[in-house]
Amino acid sequence: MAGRLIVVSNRIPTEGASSGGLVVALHDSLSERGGIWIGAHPDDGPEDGLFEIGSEPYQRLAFRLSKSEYENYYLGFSNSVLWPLCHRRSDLVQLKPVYMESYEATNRRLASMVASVTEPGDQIWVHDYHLLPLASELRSLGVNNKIGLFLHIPFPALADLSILPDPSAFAHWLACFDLVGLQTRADTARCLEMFRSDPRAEFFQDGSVKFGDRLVRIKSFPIGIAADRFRTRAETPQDDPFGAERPQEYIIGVDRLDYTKGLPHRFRAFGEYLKRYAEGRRPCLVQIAPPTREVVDAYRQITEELEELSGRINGQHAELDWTPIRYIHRPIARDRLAGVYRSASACLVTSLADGMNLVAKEFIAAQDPDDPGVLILSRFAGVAEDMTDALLVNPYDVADIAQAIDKALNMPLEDRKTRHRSCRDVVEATDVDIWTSNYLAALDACPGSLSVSDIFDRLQRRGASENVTRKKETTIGR
Ligand code: GDG
Repeated sequence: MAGRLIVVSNRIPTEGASSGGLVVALHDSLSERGGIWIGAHPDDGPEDGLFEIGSEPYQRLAFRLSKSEYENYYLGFSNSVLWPLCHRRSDLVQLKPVYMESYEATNRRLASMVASVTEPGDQIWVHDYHLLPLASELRSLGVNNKIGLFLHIPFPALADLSILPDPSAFAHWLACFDLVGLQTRADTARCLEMFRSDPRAEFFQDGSVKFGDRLVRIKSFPIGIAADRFRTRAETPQDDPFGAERPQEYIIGVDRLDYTKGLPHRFRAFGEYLKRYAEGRRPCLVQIAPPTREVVDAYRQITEELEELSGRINGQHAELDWTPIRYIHRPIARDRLAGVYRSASACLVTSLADGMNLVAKEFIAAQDPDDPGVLILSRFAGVAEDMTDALLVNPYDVADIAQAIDKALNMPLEDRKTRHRSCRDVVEATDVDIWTSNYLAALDACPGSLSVSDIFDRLQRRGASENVTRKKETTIGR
């Protein structure tokens, strides 16, 4: 693997911010190989160009979003158009011409900053939906390096894409990458369906798509967590995070407060469970839901809905010495989170749509294998594609979730252990270190700037070509 790795993400991890598995894994790759991490800094710094916020063991270069970029590129097109669109909530999409203009302009401005530090042989790894046009902008600046994208959220359905002001831009943006990494096989299928609907695309059996003068590889790389580190944290004795207020029996939920996570469905299902099944038991639902994107209307609405729902359910069921829903609308420290997962009897993940869902993997990694809790998992979270031995539920069906809660809280030990073993195998097989090295190996293996005929010959030699039309000699990678 030659050259440095340049990671580009919407936000750059800053000192003091809590580091999730992804940040740690990318940090390890960058430290090992040398490189640069580029991303927007949440608060300070000059408005023009990149500024260094660290250089050891790799360079961290930040840029600042202007007020208008923050409103139109970030809150606007990224979070009020692409986020709902990719999560099957086209009803929440807010189309404004200024959003799309700012999205493209911000990516153009970032591309010129990335191009200014890119050297021949460097590989560029772009993260997530904020930066879909980045490769296209880099190509127009003559950057020929290998560029990969990883999309952390679901790939949208073809019908939803047609809501965009210029739906065909999506395929063009993606085709300018050498590798498009997606969370699941279902996402890959939707991405290929989008290309299939476009007469400009031609297909190779190995998942590569020729689009205009570019060749892009599309493949799923299910993201994971740093399983060992998380397990060790959960096993390390610590002060009881509940103190004197430890519930006898509880179910844990941990989610950014987002309308995609199915929180109102979860609260209603817990209310239903209390009504129909809880006779003689007093379990709590401990819901940690730190706020995000609060200035976007849809987020304000769901915050109010949850306050109303938790108040109503607690009002109906609470006793002087028992509050059924403990709703914590604040972040809690990562070290405490591991312990809170470990002593829970069950975990509720009820996403209506979710790229992967790392909470499910963290809960499994934190369990004691000799007495594990049960994962109740939405069929619509990406993780459910592989974690089929969790208790799978339809998150739209409140009665189904209520029944699953009852089943989880009454599940015999042997059944819990068997299900946990199977889920743990999935967590280990998709560990974030494996994820990073698989992705980077695939990017390295991409042919890069070759002519179409070179690529055709290469694929034919591997016996992988089918339905490939040999076209006139064109150069790939411009
Ligand atoms: C996106 C995709 C995909 C949450 N509350 C607290 C806290 N968290 C941590 C969890 C977990 C992370 O945040 C949430 O990750 P998820 O994967 O569940 O969801 P998104 O934030 O929506 O992430 C998702 C992911 O990207 C990775 O590709 O899986 O589908 O939507 O790590 O533990 N951490 C702490 N305190 C909290 O209160 N410390």
